[in-house]
Amino acid sequence: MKTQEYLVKEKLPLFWCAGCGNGSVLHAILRCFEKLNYTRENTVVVTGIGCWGKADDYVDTNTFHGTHGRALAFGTGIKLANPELNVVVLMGDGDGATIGGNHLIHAARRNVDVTAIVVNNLNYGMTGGQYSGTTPHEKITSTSRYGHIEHGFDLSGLVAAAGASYVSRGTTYGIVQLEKFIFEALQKKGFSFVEAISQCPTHFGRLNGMKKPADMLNWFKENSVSVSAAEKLTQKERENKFVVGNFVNRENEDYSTKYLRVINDAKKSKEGGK
Ligand SMILES: Cc1ncc(C[n+]2csc(CCOP(=O)(O)OP(=O)(O)O)c2C)c(N)n1
Repeated sequence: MKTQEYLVKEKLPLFWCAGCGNGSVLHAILRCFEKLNYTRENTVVVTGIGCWGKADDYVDTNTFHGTHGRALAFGTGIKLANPELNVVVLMGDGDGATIGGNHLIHAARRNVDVTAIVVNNLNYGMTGGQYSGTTPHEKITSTSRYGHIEHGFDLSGLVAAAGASYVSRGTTYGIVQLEKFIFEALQKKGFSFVEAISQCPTHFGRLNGMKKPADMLNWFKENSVSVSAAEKLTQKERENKFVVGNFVNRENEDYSTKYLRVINDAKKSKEGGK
């Protein structure tokens, strides 16, 4: 299928604000679907709730629109019930990493063979730009008017530590690199995770002196450092940077493979009368 054929044309134009990064990330994902010959039948796109959580509306594969923070629980169930499917779970930073943080770390720990793509726009976009678990220190949001007193999660670091097989972070400024990460993640057996730092000009940008979408892209450009360059920075220097690149790419047996082995062992033991 061609990239455009994965889009549900009747649902266009996209619901997202002008200048939002979601369209760029969705397009990159659909280009990867084309390259990998994903079909409608063998692919399930699973989402939770939020602006990015509406992405499944526009994708013409099998889709499942879940509840806020629970997309990975649904994705895990779908994969276990039918391990042949390509399961791609799309979540916002609030959805996937704040309310859904527990599901995220345990899906990574179990090494469930799904690809999770978190669009990290640094706030709860859909509900009015409140701070989320990834909002950077001192940034202004609708619920941190005097500067956020917390520090945001290093999401990729968290998922890597939890045991994922593949972890990369990119930005919508570096969309070609981001697409490469998505392409690699989709092909990885085991839990693969891509964090896409993306602009929310309507809420985050407007309150932080970046009124135009391009201002946010420039912010990403000027503050992105590669994984190797980041190693030479102090913790303080790294704090306000977006460390981009691949963090983890390792071979570990995935959950479905182990689970199927248990099913077979149980069947054999039953047949043997044990
Ligand atoms: C259990 C539950 N709590 C809260 C909400 C309200 N809610 C809907 S979307 C959303 C925030 C979404 O933010 P994020 O996941 O970062 O995605 P974005 O909209 O920024 O793409 C919230 C809090 C909900 N729908 N369900």
